[in-house]
Amino acid sequence: MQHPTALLFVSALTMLGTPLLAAPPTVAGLAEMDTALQSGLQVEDYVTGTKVPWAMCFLPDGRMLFTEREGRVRGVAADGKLIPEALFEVKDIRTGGEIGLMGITPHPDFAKNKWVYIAYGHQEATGEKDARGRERVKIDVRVMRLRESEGKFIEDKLIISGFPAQSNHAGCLLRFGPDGKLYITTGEMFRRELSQDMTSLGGKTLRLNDDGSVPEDNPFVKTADARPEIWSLGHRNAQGMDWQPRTGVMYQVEHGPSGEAGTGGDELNRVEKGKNYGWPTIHHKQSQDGLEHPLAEWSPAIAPSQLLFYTGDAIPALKGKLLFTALGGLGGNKRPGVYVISLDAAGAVTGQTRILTSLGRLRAIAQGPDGALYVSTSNRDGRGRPADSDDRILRITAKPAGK
Ligand SMILES: [Ca+2]
Repeated sequence: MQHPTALLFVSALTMLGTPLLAAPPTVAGLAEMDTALQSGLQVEDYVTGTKVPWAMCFLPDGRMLFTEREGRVRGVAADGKLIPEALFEVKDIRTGGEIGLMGITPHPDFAKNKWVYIAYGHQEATGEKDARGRERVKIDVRVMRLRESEGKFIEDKLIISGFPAQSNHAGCLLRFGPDGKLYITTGEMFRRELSQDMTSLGGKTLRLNDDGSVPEDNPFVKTADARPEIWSLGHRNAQGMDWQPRTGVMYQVEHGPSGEAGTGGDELNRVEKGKNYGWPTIHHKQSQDGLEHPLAEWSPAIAPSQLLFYTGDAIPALKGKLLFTALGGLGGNKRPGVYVISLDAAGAVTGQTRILTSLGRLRAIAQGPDGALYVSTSNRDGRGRPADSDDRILRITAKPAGK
């Protein structure tokens, strides 16, 4: 017979496990490697020998585009062959650390208008010198619309500029939402006060029309002293964003304040119009009225990068799951890989596992028109241990039966 104290302890745990309204974050803990799932995957090199691929996307005809941090837009033909020459090179790129050429996404009507959007660190000379005689430069992160022309891309329109920028926490992911609007994640460049500053574009999610104008139904268009581009605030450095197919709800992953406020604190958030995600007022397991706490929080750091709801048929075991890449965090307790997250109907995290744990740092993730999963390594970004063939883009499918 169990001791009464043990029974009390068990029932207390059961109560703690019951989801409550306004409960603190679901603490998911650190995911273990799923060896059964991993052994059912076929992982092939799709592209090798690239340098810090940051984001990738597919065009309607099956071509892949991806960015390299140093400022190149690269292309892969629909048959999987890497096009040797860059399709576009950013002039005046500011690159290094966590900045450079970052997000890329095609317009939903790319087949008609040939538009692709990129986000990048930009620098220009000010004509002034600092105390040591060095040229002073002005830097920002900006979004440019490119247009395809004769197999390459040319600048078409500057969509937005002036995101605060330095070498770290520069964002910056781009995606068109199910509403046809352009969403942009921005970092707070280690100036935490910017995340709650409504006059700053840093530490926010922004929402724009495809020409850079502000949609009339943005949440702060009528708020005095607030940038009308803001969709959500209180973010630190979110680099992953996607919409759940069934509900149309946006989810983001965000780097927590590891080393700045404790360890870890990496977040998965359900991001809604006009809401405040708390940084720097709350972080980790903290909660406060009026601020959104994350659905899940990871400590120590795993460094979540980009996220994707997988809807393909090429890997049945992953269908409907929320996937995100993890760079692995800093220090000796690295946990890179692809996290596989199960959500219940209310959006709470009900389980997590991890695959692709032996490839080093993983950054970009995309689903191809063939239903396969594509993931990029980031082992040449200065924080990894590159293999000879890195950086790679890997194509992942389920192993054929009997293999
Ligand atoms: Ca938060």
